[in-house]
Amino acid sequence: MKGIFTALMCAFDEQGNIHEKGLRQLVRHNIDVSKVDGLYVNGSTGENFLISTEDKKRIFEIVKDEAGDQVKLIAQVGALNIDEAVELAKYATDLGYDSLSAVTPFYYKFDFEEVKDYYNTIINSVDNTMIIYSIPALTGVNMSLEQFGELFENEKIIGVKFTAPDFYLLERLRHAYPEKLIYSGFDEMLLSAAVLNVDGAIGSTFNVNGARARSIFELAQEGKIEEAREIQKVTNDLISGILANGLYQTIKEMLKTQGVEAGVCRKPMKQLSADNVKVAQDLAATFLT
Ligand code: HMN
Repeated sequence: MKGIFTALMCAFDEQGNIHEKGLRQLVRHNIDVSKVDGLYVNGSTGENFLISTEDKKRIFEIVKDEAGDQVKLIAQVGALNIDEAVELAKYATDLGYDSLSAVTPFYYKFDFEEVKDYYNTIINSVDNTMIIYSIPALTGVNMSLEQFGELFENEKIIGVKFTAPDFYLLERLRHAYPEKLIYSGFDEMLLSAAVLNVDGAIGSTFNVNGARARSIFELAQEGKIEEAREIQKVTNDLISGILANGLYQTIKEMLKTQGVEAGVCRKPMKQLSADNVKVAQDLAATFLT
């Protein structure tokens, strides 16, 4: 379960329906071209919080059918409706997903006991493992070292996807829980996280930049920091271009230049203007050759 995991996009058509052929191409592109170690399915990048339970199940099904056992698969099942989270956890487990993940419950200001109960309820309902998805900037949920430790007391909770720029907490977590899996969540900070000895990374930009991400990660593990820094610099030139132009829309547009029918993003995400499409195509021409 270590290495480079793409936070998989989902292809949608203009009506917001799953574009199955495009989704299958996305899976193939990540496995065959980007050569990543695994896929993180129905995360933020998969527009998970914009789609129905039935669509989430269908995406889990299509991705597993296309990927088979070629790469590791993590199913993000977190939801504010805990019954839905449990239902999805059972569904993905039955399909053979290697691990589950769940975003910390957000919107209502849940206290830590409630967060802990959420994770234990989901994971104790299935025969599978859980990776906490911590992304405080979007959820408002900040957990301390001790609170992560309390969650980790459940042996089925095997790690955390750490999407935060707090390298002090990341170092403390790594030191305190050497047996737990820690994944870096911000692609633009991959080298800094890799230096702290994380086990892997999960990222949206790996849909188009997986090979560079692998190089950064592996070079850092080999102690070749200067070389890794060069690749992180190119990577961040690409990421800053993507972020300025519209994150998920731009990645989809770049994928189209690679022959992947990545479709459009679901409302309320807007579509790119013609000028922005051109920017995405230029980014692809510069960085994907
Ligand atoms: C997911 O849940 O889809 C991803 O794991 C999320 C991942 O951490 C990405 N975060 C968001 O999109 C909010 C990053 O890859 C991010 O897109 C990238 O670092 C650019 O900022």
